[in-house]
Amino acid sequence: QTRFDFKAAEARWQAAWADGGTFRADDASPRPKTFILEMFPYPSGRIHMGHVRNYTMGDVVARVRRMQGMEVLHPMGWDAFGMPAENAAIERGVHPGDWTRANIAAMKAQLKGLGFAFDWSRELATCEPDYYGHEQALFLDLLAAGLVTRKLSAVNWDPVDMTVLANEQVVDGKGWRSGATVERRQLSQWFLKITDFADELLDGLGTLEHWPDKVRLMQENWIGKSQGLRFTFQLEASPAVDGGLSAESGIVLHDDATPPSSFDVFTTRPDTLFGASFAAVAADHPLAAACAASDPALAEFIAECRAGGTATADIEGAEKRGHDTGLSVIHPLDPTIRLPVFVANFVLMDYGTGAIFGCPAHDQRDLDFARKYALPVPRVVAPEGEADAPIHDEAYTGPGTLVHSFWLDGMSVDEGKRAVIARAEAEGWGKGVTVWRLRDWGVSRQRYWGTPIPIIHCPSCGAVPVPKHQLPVVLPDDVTFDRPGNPLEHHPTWKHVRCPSCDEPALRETDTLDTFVNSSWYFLRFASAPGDAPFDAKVADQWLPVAQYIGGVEHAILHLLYARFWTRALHRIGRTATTEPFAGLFTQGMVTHETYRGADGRWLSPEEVPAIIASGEAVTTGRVEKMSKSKKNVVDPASWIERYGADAVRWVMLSDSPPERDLAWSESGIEGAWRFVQRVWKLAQSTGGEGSDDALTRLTHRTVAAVTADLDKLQFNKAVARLYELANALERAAPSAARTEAVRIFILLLSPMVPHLAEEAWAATGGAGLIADAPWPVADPALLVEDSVTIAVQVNGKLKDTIQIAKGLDRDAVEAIVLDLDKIRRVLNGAPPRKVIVVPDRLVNLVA
Ligand code: ANZ
Ligand code: ZN
Repeated sequence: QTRFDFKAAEARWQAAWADGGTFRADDASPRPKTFILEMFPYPSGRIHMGHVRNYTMGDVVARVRRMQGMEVLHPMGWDAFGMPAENAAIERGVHPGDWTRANIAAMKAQLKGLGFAFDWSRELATCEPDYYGHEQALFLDLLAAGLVTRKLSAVNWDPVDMTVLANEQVVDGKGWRSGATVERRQLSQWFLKITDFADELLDGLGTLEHWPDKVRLMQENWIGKSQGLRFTFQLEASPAVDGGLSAESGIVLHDDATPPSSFDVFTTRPDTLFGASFAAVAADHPLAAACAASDPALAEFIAECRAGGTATADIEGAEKRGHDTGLSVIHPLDPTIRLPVFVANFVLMDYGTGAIFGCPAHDQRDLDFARKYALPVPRVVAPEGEADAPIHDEAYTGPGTLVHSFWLDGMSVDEGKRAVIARAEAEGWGKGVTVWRLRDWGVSRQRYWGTPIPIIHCPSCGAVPVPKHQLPVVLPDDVTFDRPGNPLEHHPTWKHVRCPSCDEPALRETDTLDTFVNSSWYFLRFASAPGDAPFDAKVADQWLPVAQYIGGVEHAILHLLYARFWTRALHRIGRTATTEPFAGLFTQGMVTHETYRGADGRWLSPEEVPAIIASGEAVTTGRVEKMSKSKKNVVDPASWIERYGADAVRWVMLSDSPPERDLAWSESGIEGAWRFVQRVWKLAQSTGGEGSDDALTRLTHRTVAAVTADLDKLQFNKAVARLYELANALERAAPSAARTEAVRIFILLLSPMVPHLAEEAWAATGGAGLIADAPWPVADPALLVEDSVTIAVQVNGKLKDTIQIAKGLDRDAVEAIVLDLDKIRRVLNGAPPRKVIVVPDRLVNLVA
């Protein structure tokens, strides 16, 4: 007996799969088709443990489906545009294209080394013109269909570097490189009209039954459908507003700075209108600007609100602050009530109408605000008997009855909402409306390493699409990164072109597309990649939707929503029959590791620890945490693959933790996997013998059924546990023909998880061909039952057959089995029995 030589086995079988085109997907295959996809990686340079876990899971699913007789599409490619490549260019002077392509080559070799069953013939990289050129064509199709618009939108502006920053380049409100306080600036940008699909995208979630509930909920919240009342507040006429005060104070109001006489607000809680104690508008609201013209302190406050980036999370987390405009509005339900009008930092300009009424008793933000500015907090909703219960630090958002609300008193919250909306509509000051949180998708990025937006700006014709026959608009290679801003903008010639429609000098758009666009349709290109079109729907629709998509939960919102939107948009313009791209979704947990610190508290990497301990310094073992460079607990899969082989690493990825949970990488874990690999190899070399072993055969079939079911549900760790159990039994069993057969089934079951070992073991036990091509084992139902009974089957009281069935089977199941027996069918000759008498666990008598 020999040890399992993983290096030789990996080389041998990887070559065999590649040479045989084993994992090529055949578009013309008559087998049922299925598409298994893992989120394609960003080519950062090396494969990390998260990739290994993700792709191992997908690989198991793909291999099982193939063995079950399906034609499997399991492709791999590269999400190859994005900022890190430009950062590498800035920091190390290497061209983004060279950097990216070198990373792809390195990572591809690593993925091949792990033995993943990818169809490499379909490999794509989004940074190549034969991908992004097709993306440009699709963009123009969407533009022609009215699904692309150009409008002003806020960006993060770094006033020192004079450049636009992505949200992730804004750290604590400051530019990552310059350290300057970031400003919000308005820029003309391209938008994809995802809001046209808000309803569809929301309703579509209902059909995605093989998605995790939490992901559907996150998408639902992101789309954010809110129903409520939009109504108009009339400003109380005041001398200040009429310009008297400003003339007196010597400040001249600009014409367009005259405050309007009214503004609209949006509320989801019209029932609480009598609980209003103030009104507030966003810093960017026209009313704020108008008031600021005569109020320098307010102008300063507005400027402060604008500083600090565009990320909503920052805005929502900030302390609630405001500035009193001195204006008042008239309460629409009672003209004797006046409410002060503030400019407030927690009111967002791009939601609803950019203005609110504040009801402190029933909204936490409003309560925080009211406490700060000493505004009243009247309660208008209360549970039974608590009409006068005071509100302290927590707003009451629960159900109840309306109180202190005059004609609304006694109504429920819902009744109150309906009543106020009805009244507003009848009196003409408001209207029931639906408001969405979802915004159109701004896709313009002021950077080089992305898909050039195929537009030419002409002084006379405006924005003109690049004619399709001129696509792809190829990125120039000769760019420099020696100054801030977009290299495409600085390029001496690239942007100077002629207008496609009037032939006069014009300027090429220098913005590129958000990289999320690249990943919004790559599955279509995987499914079909003609040279002259983005994809061929006839072919692609055979594969789509993706049966099982696997990736990180960090993509639960944007990527998945954008991909769903692109698919629906392409569907709407008749480019695909598919509406939902991913029928099944699985989000896997992270790979974590222990953390270590030296005596002085510095972080230590796992490799450093043994030497430090040997030197006599105390090492503290910290919590198991997500692998991160800052805590030095990153484990590079490459060295472990080198030491223990791809199969052992794959096995660890599937063992121990449920796949949706975090998996703690440990040395003992990989050593355990290594020992298991050797045990399997030993079993494969110890077959032979005569005779049967009923107990072992039963266990084997039960394992087949259970592992098949576990893998169907992606419960890899459960399948692993059952395979350990079977391995134990096989090691204990005496040689027999039954045991030999059991070992072969065992190897088949293992093969999707540890494919090199399985191929080697298959060959050693005399298996024909590749195990990757072998059919998946099917359990014999008769062998699945723990306790079986023999029952008599009679027709008209005469014994016709005896059968073995599970003990305690119910009447219907027994009847079904009996009616399906060959002998009985012959006797009955197609006619259903008049009566079926079942004596449980004893006999069945059919009356014909
Ligand atoms: C009065 C009120 C009373 C509100 C109450 C809530 C509770 P969703 O559910 O997310 O749609 N709001 C409206 N526009 C806003 C904006 N541009 N910026 C910040 N807040 C805004 O939230 C709708 C509620 O958020 C609205 O209902 C409004 O406050 C606030 F007891 O109106 B409500
Ligand atoms: Zn022109």
